[in-house]
Amino acid sequence: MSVNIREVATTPFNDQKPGTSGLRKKTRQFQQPGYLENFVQAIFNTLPGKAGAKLVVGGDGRYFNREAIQTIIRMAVANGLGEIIVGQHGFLSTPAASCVIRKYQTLGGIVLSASHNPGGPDEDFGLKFNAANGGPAPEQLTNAIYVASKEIESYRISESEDIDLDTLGDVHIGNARVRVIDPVADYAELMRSIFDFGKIGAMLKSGDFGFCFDAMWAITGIYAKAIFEEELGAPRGTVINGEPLTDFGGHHPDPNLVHAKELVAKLFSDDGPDFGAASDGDGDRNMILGRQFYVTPSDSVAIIAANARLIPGYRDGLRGVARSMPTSAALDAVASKLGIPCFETPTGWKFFGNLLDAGRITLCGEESFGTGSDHVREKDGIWAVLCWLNMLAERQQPVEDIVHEHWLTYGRNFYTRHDFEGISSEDGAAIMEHLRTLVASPKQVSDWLENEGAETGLASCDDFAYTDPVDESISENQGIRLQFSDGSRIIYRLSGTGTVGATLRVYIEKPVKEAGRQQADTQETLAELIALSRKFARIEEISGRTEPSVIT
Ligand code: VG1
Ligand code: CO
Repeated sequence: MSVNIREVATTPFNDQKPGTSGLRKKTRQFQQPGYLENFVQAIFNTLPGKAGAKLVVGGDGRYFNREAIQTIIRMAVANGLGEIIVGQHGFLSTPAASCVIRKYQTLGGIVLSASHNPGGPDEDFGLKFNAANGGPAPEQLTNAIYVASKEIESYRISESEDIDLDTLGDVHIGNARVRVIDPVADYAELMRSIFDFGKIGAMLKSGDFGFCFDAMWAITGIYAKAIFEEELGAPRGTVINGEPLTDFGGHHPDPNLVHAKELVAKLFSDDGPDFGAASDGDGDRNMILGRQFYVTPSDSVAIIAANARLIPGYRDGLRGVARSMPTSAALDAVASKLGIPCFETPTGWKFFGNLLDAGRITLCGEESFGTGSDHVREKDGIWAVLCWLNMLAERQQPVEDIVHEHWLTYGRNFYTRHDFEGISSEDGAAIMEHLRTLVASPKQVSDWLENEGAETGLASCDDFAYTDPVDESISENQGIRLQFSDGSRIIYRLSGTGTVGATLRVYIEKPVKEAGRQQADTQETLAELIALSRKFARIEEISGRTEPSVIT
C-alpha cells in the first residue's frame, strides 16, 4: 500500500527528560496531542542510520499501549525505517524486547512501560528507547534525546491505517514492512538455551514441589504460562493473576512484600508452596520467596553468582559481576571468593550495558528486585526465577536452607530500603542539598556521629560519582554515601522513576559474620543505623515525615 507522509508542526514540551528508566509521566500527559509524537520524533532525530533499519516496538500492555504503538508505527514508517517488529497484541516484556532487538539485529527498540508504577487513565505511562545492544539508552543518548525534544519543530507521521496487532504476520506500508511476532517464542528459545529444562521440568512435574508465580496481572503472565506451565509442565494454576490487564487489576504491579499480597499470603501460610516468585509490570523485576521465607534481592544475586556453575549457561563460570551502588555488598563477598572482579555502578540498568558488552561481567543485579546476565541487556524477572528453579532442582534443598548456608559461608548483609514517597520536590531537593553540604566535610560528619554515640566510626562519605571503566564517561550526583568502618552503609538518593513529587530512598546495610547473630530480625538489627539515617538527613525537620511509606 502506498502511503502519504505528513510533516506536522509542533512546539516543544520542556519536561521530556528521561529518568532512571525512560520517560515516565501521567498517562494523560502522554495523551496530550503531540506529546508522544514529539518524544518519538526526538528519538528518531537523534538516531543515525535509520533509513531502512529495523526497529522493535512493544509494551507491557498497560492502558494506552495499543494507541501509542499505532502512532509509533506510523512515525517509524514516515521516518524511513525499513522494518518494524511488533509483539502480538502490542505485548513485549522488557527483557523479551531486549532479546528480540539482539536476535534480529535491529537499530533498537521502543518499549512502552512505566514498569512497576500503576497503569490506567489516571495512572502512569512510560516510554524507553533501547539501543542496538538491547539495553537501555546510555546517558549520553538520553541526554541527546532530551536536547532534541526541546528543539523540535515538527514530526513526521504517515496517514496509514491501524495495523491489526492481534494477527501474526507481515503487512507492508509504503516501503516499510510491519511484522507482528509471537512475543514469547524468541524469549522462550533463549531460556531453553541457558537452563536445564529437563531437570526443572522433572521437579515441577514430580508433585513434591509446590511453586506459585504471581504475574500481578501484568506482562509476565503470558511468558510464565508458556514457559512454566506449558513447557516445563508445572500444574495449571501455578501462575496466578496471569492475564495482562490494562490497569493491572487496579494494583501496583510491584513484586515486593507489600504489593504481591496474594503470593505472600500463600507462601507464609501453614502448608504453602516450596517456592514463590513474582514479577513487575514489564517483566524485568523479580521477587523470590521460599516457604515462609523472603530472599532479599541483594542476597538473591549473590546466591545466583555463588551457584552459577549449576546452571548450564554459566557452567564455565563468571567473568565478573556488578551491582548498583546501593545494592548490598553480599555480591562482593562472592566475587572475592571466586577471584573475579565486582563493579559498583550507579542505579539503573543502563550502567551495566558497557560492562556486559565489553565482556567484563556475566551477571549483575540491583537491590530493587532486578537481576540479570549477559543473555540480554535488561534485568530479567523470568530468567531470575529460572535461575532459582535450576538451583533448586540441582540442590534439592529448601530455599531457606540455601540462603542460611550462604550466610554461613559469606556472612550476612542485613539490608533494608526505606522509601519516603510523595514528599514535595522542594523538600526532596532540600534534603539532598543538606546532605551534599554535610558530606563535603567528612570531619564534620564523623564528629556528628560521635556526638550521637554511633556504634562504629565513619570510614568515608561522599556523593557517589561513577567513571565508566569502558568508555570513561562520568556520571555525578548518584547518591550520598556514608560508609562505616565495619562495612555498614547508609545511602540516600531521590527516585528517578516517579511521576509526581519526590521519593527519598534511604538504603541501610550492616554486614554480620557471626553465625549466632545471623538469624536476627532485619529492622531490629538495623535499628540504630535507621535512627541515625533519619536524624542525619533531617527528614522530619525538612519534610515533616516521621516514617517511610514503604519498607523493603
Ligand atoms: C528504580 C530502582 C532502580 C531501577 C529502576 C527501574 O529507580 O531503584 O534500581 O533500575 O527503578 O526499574 P529509582 O530511580 O526510582 O530509584 V523498572 O523495573 O521500574 O524499569
Ligand atoms: Co520493570
